[in-house]
Amino acid sequence: MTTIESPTAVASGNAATDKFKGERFTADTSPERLSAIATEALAGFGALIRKHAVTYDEYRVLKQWLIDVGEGGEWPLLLDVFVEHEIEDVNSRRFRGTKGSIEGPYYVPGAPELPAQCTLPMRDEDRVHPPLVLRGQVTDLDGRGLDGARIEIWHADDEGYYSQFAPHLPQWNLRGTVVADAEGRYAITTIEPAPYQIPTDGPTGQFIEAAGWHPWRPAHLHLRVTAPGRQPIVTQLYFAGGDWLDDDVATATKPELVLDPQVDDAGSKVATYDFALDPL
Ligand code: MBD
Ligand code: FE
Repeated sequence: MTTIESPTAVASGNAATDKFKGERFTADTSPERLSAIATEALAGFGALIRKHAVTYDEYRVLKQWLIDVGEGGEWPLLLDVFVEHEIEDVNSRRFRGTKGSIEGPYYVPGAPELPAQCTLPMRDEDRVHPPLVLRGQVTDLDGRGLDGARIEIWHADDEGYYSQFAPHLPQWNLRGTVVADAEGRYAITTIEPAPYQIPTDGPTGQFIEAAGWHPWRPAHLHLRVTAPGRQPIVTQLYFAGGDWLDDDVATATKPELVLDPQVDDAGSKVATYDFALDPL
C-alpha cells in the first residue's frame, strides 16, 4: 500500500462543497421542533463551556477555525466524518434488511451504467493491483432475488483518492451504476481500495492532529443499492483484518459490513455479499 499525503485538501473540499450546493434540500421541520432542537443544542454548548471554563482565546480560535472550515470547503467532510453516523444510526433502526452506513462526501449520482457482470472504469495504474471481485444478489427480506436492482458503487483508488475530488483522475474512475440481472445477481470486478486518510493539510485534519487523534478510515467500498418498490440502501463494505477497522475516524463500521475476500485460482480476490432491501 502506498499512501501519499493529499496536496489537495482545498480542491477536494471545494469540489465536495460545490457538489452539495448544486442541490437544494428542504425538511418539513416545524417551528416547535426547530426551537426544541436549537434550544437543547445551545444549552449543551453552554453546559460544556461552563464545565471546561472555555477561555476567550479558545473562543476566538474556534471562530477562526470555523471560518477556515467554510473557506476550505470542508463542511461536508467535517460533518460526514463526525456527525453523519449518528444520523444514519437513528434513521435506520426501523429497517430489517442489510445494514446501512454513512454516505460520506464523495457520492456522485449518475455514474455510467454497467452490465451485471462488469469491471469498473480504471486506469492502467489501477490495473496493476490484484483484481477484487464483489459478487452476490439483491433480494427482498425473504431472500428472493429482485428484478430491476441497481448497485451504485464508488470507492477510492490504491492511493486513497476519489475521482471528481482529485484533479488527476478520469471523471468516473472506480465509479459505476451496475444493473443487476433479472434475479438481482451481480459480479463487479474492481481493485481493493487503500485506507482513506482525511486530508492533513486542511482545517479538519489540523483539528484532528491538534487533538492527538488519527485521521484514518479503514479501506471501504461505498454502495447505494436500489430496486423498484424497495427502500434504497446506502452502505459501505470493509475488509476483514484491515487497518483501522476497529478505529474508524468516522465511526461508520459495523460487523455485518465486513468482507473476507478469498484468493481464487486466477489470483483474484473474491468476496460475496447479498443485499436484502426492506419494503418501502
Ligand atoms: C471518505 O471516504 C468517507 O467515506 C467519509 C465518510 C468521510 C471522508 C472520506
Ligand atoms: Fe469513503
